[in-house]
Amino acid sequence: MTDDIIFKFTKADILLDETAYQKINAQNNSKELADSLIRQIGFTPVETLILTGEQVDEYLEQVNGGSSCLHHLKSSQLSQSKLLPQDYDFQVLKDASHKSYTNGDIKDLSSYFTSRYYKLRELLTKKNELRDIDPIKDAGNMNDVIKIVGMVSDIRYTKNNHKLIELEDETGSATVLIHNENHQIFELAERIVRDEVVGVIGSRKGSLIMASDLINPGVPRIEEKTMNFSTVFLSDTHIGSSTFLEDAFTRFTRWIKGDYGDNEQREIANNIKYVVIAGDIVDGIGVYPSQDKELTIKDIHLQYEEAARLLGELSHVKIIIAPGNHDASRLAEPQPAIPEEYAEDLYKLKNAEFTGNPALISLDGINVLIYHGRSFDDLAMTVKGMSHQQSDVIMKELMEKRHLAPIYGERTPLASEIEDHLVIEDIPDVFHTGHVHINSYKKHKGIHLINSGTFQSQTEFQKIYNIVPTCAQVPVLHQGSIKMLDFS
Ligand code: D5M
Ligand code: FE
Ligand code: ZN
Repeated sequence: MTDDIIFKFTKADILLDETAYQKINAQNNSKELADSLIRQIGFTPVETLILTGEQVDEYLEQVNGGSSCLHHLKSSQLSQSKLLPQDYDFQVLKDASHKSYTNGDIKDLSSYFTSRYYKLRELLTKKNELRDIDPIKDAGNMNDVIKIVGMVSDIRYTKNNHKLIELEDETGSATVLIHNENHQIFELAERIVRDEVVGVIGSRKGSLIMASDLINPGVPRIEEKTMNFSTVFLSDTHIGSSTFLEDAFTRFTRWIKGDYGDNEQREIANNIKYVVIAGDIVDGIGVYPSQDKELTIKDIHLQYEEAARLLGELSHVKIIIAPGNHDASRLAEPQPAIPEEYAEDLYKLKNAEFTGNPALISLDGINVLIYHGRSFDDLAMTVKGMSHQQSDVIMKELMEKRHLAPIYGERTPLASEIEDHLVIEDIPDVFHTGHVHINSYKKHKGIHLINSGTFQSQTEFQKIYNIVPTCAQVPVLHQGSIKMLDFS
């Protein structure tokens, strides 16, 4: 019941706040009420709709009083992103920090996983080859071709090194065998991780399903949009750390202002409208044991104050700031935007915008999916051939899996929300990440996959793990093509 209501609203692209959800759920005819609310809200030009408890009350009052009109719920009253100056067309298209139903610690994980499963199944069953899938409980009795979509609950090998993947849906579970001589599928299977949702086509073999095909939700090739401006991608500045490269960063800000670099570099600078920062803007405090020994600024407020001083130089570009695992937001993803109480001076910058992690934004119509990249640690640990050095390989795989952090319960803390906000529902033009401190770039089916490296030199921790950062190398999408600028 619960999941049905959430699913109905999710499908209609309408978000519920927690009281709205509770009020609808408390009605005897909650499903019908959900349907009629969705119908009544109908079309509205606002991108992100958030239905509040108050609005549900008003609707119930009107329905009970004989009127079923919900016109007052239209754009004027629904939450929308704040208005921006004429010359910037900046919009937040999706940001879970505004649409979290819970404080992130509800006990019941089942709605979270149900939401993940249904969102990804919806993507999978849009594919021709998976249009008519079978419930997993029926698969054991079928002699024909079997088509199932399930969430991976376990991965293991047989004695002969074939792969066994346990798949679950709401009806049951099945064990899928991937033969190691079926090289193409076996290679795909090697990249499968626990808790992702995949499609399998196969046939029954005893109590197993022998896979003939494994299908990811995937992404189609997108058409590249024209872009007559430039966007700078930053992350992991780690301001406040003794390894923050302040001189290099100052060269970077001077370049944006137009007083550093050769002619070509100045020409690029001249075109910049947006600077996007994908987290770890400051080093934070208490992030790891004995961190204070590596801090030059030991107070988080003062770290953000310093960030505001440095970024305050850039008054003519819009700066979009999302948090990372060193910032002062809740750690569990989706992370809310950096709280204003920690970063007052940053919030005073008129040209700064704050989003959660992840967030989907639009810069003059170019859609950028920002994600700090914490889940890269899990993927690099789990999947053969994936590493911090090549985050583009991981980004490509996440796009194909259509999930930012598929593995649950490892190093990436994921909030048990009622809805899974880390499913990649919309295909972006740019997928921007950080966290690994090593630049990477690849164009995948028309999508720019960008990791923006760092402005922090190698730390003690990174020495132990043999992580060699690429410092002060800044990717710029200059009128649609990638340029790397070096400020080291
Ligand atoms: O991450 C800095 C670097 O350290 C980056 O390359 C990821 C790596 N890192 C961070 N945490 C872990 C764990 N838990 N395992 C493996 N590698 C990790 P930063 O977020 O800036 O501290
Ligand atoms: Fe970092
Ligand atoms: Zn990080």
